[in-house]
Amino acid sequence: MLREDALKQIYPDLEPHIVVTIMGAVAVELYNCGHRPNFFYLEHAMGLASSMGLGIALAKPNQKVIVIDGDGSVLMNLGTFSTMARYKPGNLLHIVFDNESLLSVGGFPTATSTGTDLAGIARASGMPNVMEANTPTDLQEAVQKALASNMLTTIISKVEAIGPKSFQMDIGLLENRFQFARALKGLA
Ligand SMILES: Cc1ncc(C[n+]2csc(CCOP(=O)(O)OP(=O)(O)O)c2C)c(N)n1
Repeated sequence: MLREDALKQIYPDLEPHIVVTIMGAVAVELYNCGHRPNFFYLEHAMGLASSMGLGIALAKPNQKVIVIDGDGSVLMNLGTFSTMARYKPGNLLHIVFDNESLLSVGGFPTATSTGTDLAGIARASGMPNVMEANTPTDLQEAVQKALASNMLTTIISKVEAIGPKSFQMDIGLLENRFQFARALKGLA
């Protein structure tokens, strides 16, 4: 599956919620689906989108928070599964697009290309609900189920290592930061 197609399919389910993505290709792909003030593209801090999402989910228990992660990023912070599982916020959904690659910096293979099983790591870390979805329709079904369940969930989705043609985004890092902070302040 192409991550771009997967994002287009789940965009209507993401749109009203707080969304934090990792940097690079997936941020551009979500941005191209339609930017919202409640979307934050976490630049540079590889591995920490789920940590940021966890903090927001705990601080805003009335809101749904969706983190969009990558295999390379999550492999840099595997302790995130244990930490999320320790606090178990039911309003947090963690989606990992696993393209077995550091696509945004040239496509070097990651350890998932040689057998590391992120869903297995998430389960063994105590994550209460781990799903795998490898088609846009299955992903949308998993996202909708997770959002309705009010149970901390990780969804691992295998995608092709193909990114956007251009990495151009017409929103600067600081503008995104301040706009997102204002959007969060306006939410109960
Ligand atoms: C700590 C750290 N190391 C390296 C980088 C450079 N870097 C930016 S994006 C990226 C690859 C991210 O890989 P992945 O999470 O799998 O997402 P993909 O690019 O494949 O969509 C790297 C290595 C960084 N931003 N931070």
